[in-house]
Amino acid sequence: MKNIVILISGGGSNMAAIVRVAQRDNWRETLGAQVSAVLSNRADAGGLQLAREQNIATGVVDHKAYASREAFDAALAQAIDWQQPALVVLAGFMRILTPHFVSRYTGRLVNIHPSLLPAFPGLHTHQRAIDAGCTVAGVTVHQVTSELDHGPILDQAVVPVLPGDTAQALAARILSQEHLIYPRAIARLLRGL
Ligand code: NHR
Ligand code: GAR
Repeated sequence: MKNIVILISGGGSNMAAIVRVAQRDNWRETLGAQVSAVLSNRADAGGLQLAREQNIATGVVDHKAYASREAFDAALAQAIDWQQPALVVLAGFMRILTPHFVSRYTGRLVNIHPSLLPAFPGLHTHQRAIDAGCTVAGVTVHQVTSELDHGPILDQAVVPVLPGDTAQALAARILSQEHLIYPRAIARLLRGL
């Protein structure tokens, strides 16, 4: 069985969308894959409860308990490696990962970023797209490399920026597209693994 480990920091709606599609499309039979664990750097991440309700193993590696990014990443890698994952999925995971961590999972580490990369890497993407006067915005699924939000692009979706949009309204419009493209991109990757 190909194990998928999902890393979250917050609400986990992308994680929930992946779990939902995995069940709906019976990834166990069709892809020989399962979401085996959901890990968070925050104990209060709403997505953890959702995962528990689906009987998925959960874990917390609190970044505040570690003196350095290297030490945090080493603990996180240890938790991940228990699962011997075929794929590690960042889904609203909010800690930048060290090059050493990234190299350990090269080719099996993916992220979803709420902008049309290479535009607006980093944080506050929705407000930055509005402030720049963009008429379209969107979301990108990409392979993670040590350069933040710069890895090879796997899929994108475009949404309009509407007159009078707030960052919150735009984020919600983008998020509904995220839930469509992330499970699809992961299924495609798993077929190739
Ligand atoms: N790590 C690497 N090496 N490469 C990427 O492409 C990564 C990554 C880790 C996370 C997600 C990402 C995004 O899609 C991601 C991509 C967090 C920050 C950030 O500045 C930036 C980008 C992303 C995630 N984090 C702050 C930090 O100091 C903390 C912010 C917070 O806790 O709210 O790590 O946008
Ligand atoms: C999503 O919009 C995701 O693209 C974004 O955070 C949200 C998480 O929502 N990711 C980043 O901004 C990474 N820096 P979720 O927890 O409901 O999936």
